[in-house]
This record gives sequence, structure tokens and C-alpha cells, in this order.
Amino acid sequence: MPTNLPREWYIVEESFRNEKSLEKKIELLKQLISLTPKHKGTENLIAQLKKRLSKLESEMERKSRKCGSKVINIEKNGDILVSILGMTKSGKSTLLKKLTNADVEISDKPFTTKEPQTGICFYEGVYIQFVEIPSFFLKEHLSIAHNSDILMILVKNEDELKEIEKILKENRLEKKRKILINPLEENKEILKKIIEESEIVRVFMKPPGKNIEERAVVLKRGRKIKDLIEKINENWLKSFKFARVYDNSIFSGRRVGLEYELKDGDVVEIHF
Ligand SMILES: Nc1nc2c(ncn2[C@@H]2O[C@H](COP(=O)(O)OP(=O)(O)OP(=O)(O)O)[C@@H](O)[C@H]2O)c(=O)[nH]1
Ligand SMILES: [Mg+2]
Repeated sequence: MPTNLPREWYIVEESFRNEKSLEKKIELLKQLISLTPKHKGTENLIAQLKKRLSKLESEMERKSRKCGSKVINIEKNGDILVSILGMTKSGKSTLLKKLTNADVEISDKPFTTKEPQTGICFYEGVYIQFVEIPSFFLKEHLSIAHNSDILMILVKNEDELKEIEKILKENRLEKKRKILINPLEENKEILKKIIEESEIVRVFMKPPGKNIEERAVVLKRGRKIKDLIEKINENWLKSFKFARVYDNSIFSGRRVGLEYELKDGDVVEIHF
């Protein structure tokens, strides 16, 4: 065993050994592989870990086939993923179509939508992707809700809300960020609410001498200029001199360094 592994590696390795759930074990093992420095001395270790990973993954596949369930993965195309949930005929498809122009079937018959349906829209710098979850609440469909940033829940009254809350709890989704929508009311600011609820920071790049880019770089709250650069192009860190931040404060246009904490809507110009 090479001795120059980072401390974090041993912490993750311990959690991996103690973890019972196969799904979580796979996650931890992947983390472990990415935490292992890559050089001659670690080649064997990485090979072992990868072998272990492929074994666990095939075990996982076998198990899911046995239960007759499969996990459906939606390809995440946007910056924010929103699952639309509600009882049948709650207006999920109607809302999906209104927000994204998706080509979905809307009808008075119950359970018209049988497979997850997706659509995407661009709003103030970010792509928001929506997925209508069919109202059978199958485990394989709810895996999408688990991977979503936000659940958008359509309920018309207290009874429906109680019913949905029960389903969320049974599927361990009760702690997810949620937006409640009453389809009977006018819902004008849904997109704005999604941005607020997702707790992201949208940063708009302005290459010196050029226009502000329309698409934002999306970061989690609390991230700094150095995180922004790491996300765009790590190599820039070496030649970074300073950044200018434009906002609606009296200090707009000021120079900042790598430790500046970004806020939603900042326009950033990087200088080398
Ligand atoms: N009055 C009224 N009718 C609506 C509204 N939203 C949807 N509807 C109607 O309700 C019916 C069902 O709407 P859908 O959007 O297909 O509902 P859904 O939740 O996708 O339903 P399933 O996919 O079948 O589970 C359709 O006839 C819609 O026209 C609304 O806000 N007001
Ligand atoms: Mg539908």
C-alpha cells in the first residue's frame, strides 16, 4: 500500500468498508478512485479498486433485474433539473407544455402520461429542465425525482397535498427542496421561484472588450472567483492577475482577487 495517499482517502475508505447499501458503496468507491493520486506507485491500487467497482456494478445490475425494476436516468441537459409531480390529471403535462413548449399529450383521460416527459427552457441566464413524472409513482420513475434539484408539486387542495406528502415520505423524498403549485391559480413567477429555491449563484462572464455572455456560469452559493475559474478553465489560475466585478452597487467595476465570494448576478471580467 503506497503511503502518500491523502487523509481524505482513508476517511472515505472507512465509510466504504462500513457501508451496507450497494448503491452507496458504489458511490464511495468511485470517490475513492478519484481521490487516489495517479502515478506509478498507485497503478496496482487503482486497478484493484476498479476491479472491485465493476464487480459491485454488475451485482447492482443483477439485483435490479431480479426486482424487475430499472432505474431510469434522464440525461441532465440543463443547469437545474425540476421534477413535476402530482396526482393524475393535476395538469402536469399542461404546465410542462406551457413552460417549455414540449410536445406532450394532454387529455381528460387519467394516466395519459406513462413515461417521464421532458422539456427545457432558458430563463435569465440558465437552462431549466423539467421532467413530468407519471402519476403511478413507480420507483424507477422516482429515481429522477431523487436526482432533481427541485420538486415542483401540483396540488389543488389539502387532501391531495396529504396524499403526495405520504408518497414522498415513503420514497424518502420528503427532504428535497419543493415548490408547491396550485394549478387552479395563476402561476406567473414559477421560473423566478425555481431560481430562488435552487440557491444557485449565476455569474455572467464578460471577456475584456466584449459583450456580457448570455448564458451564466452556475455555481453553488458561497463559491469564490477561484472556484469560478476552476469551473471554466483551471489553467487560467496560473496567469490570473485580478478580476473586475460589475454589479448594481456603488463599487461596480472594482478589482477583486481569487478569494472574492460571488453573488447572484455578478458580471465578471478576468484579467491575465
Ligand atoms: N380548468 C383547468 N383545466 C386544466 C388545467 N390544467 C390542466 N387542465 C385539464 O386537465 C386535464 C388533464 O391535464 P394534463 O395536463 O394532461 O394532466 P396530467 O397531470 O399531465 O395528467 P396525466 O398525465 O394523465 O396523469 C386536461 O383536460 C387539461 O386540459 C387548469 O389549470 N385548469
Ligand atoms: Mg400528463
